[in-house]
Amino acid sequence: MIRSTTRRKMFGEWRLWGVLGVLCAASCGVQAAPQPARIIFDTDMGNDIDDALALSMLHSFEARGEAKLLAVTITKDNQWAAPYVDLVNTFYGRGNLSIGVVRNGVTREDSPYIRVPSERKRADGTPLHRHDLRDGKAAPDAVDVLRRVLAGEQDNAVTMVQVGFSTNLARLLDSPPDRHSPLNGTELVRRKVRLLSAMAGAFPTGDREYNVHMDLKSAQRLFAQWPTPIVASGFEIGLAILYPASSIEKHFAYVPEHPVAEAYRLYQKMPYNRPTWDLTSVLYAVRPDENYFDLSAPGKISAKDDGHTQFEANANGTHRYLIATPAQRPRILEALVNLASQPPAALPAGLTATAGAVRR
Ligand SMILES: [Ca+2]
Ligand SMILES: [Ca+2]
Repeated sequence: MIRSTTRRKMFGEWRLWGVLGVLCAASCGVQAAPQPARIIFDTDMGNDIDDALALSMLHSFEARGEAKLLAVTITKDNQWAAPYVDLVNTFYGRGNLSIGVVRNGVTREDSPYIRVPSERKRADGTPLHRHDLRDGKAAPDAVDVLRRVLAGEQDNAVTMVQVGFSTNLARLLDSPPDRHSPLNGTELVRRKVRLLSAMAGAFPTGDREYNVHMDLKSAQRLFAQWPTPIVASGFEIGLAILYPASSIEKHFAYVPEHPVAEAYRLYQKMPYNRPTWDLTSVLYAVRPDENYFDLSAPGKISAKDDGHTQFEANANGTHRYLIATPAQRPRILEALVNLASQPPAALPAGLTATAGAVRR
């Protein structure tokens, strides 16, 4: 009796709150929840370790409802890059995410951090990490993936994050109409992409930077032809904000075989701190309005024949570069560390949490 009276009373209160809610939504200016940033991640996974940490961040952003990862495309032309990306995606619960690879790209050399985790075996001889893309040669062409994914998106909906060479995106711009879209690549990008957040160049010095000079022709085409705004994270940004080795040792210890921590240990002799180049491009892409960074004046970035970058201020320009003041850097680093090391909601089948580890 008491219970049913209480229930009726609660039901009455719920109805009252429901009515108030409807009235308030109509008149109190209640805002809809922000939509997740729709991200395509273009990476030279395997050349430096920041790409792996940047991919972890994107998975954390998706778990938090702040981003939706649409595809990963790869500009490192090595057969282990795509398997490692698939392995990390599977670890974070997104093993079906589309992966596209470059053909006839630059940097073909092998890299232990993308090869060794894929080859790790259990005592019974089965792979430690149960992901299904075991060889990059089996992955589709990056431009085909880019065109398919973009064609399926709403207009002005996609944020592109490019943290390697410009090979794939320059080829996308030059791509003709196909089965995915009647638009050529440049028009498809103009229609669908709201922002390109790119780790590229050096500002304002214009120093030669790896991502630009390793595939200079593609970088030149990208900066000359990209039809929507570009925000570049220059070499100096990540260089001034170092990812701490202590975070790899401590924050990734929730599982003994963390594929990103393992990659970090394989990349260089521990302990070492590493610049956060690619991580900063991801942070800006997903949270552009949270004042982590200042922005340069608008202008035009170009890549010179000697591999240097040049920025010319111009009120009508659509390019800017990130600025991180000394006062801003600790807050940026804290966000990067927390996002890169955030555990997935559940560990993949076959992996067990570290005994006694506290899940944060
Ligand atoms: Ca897969
Ligand atoms: Ca990179």
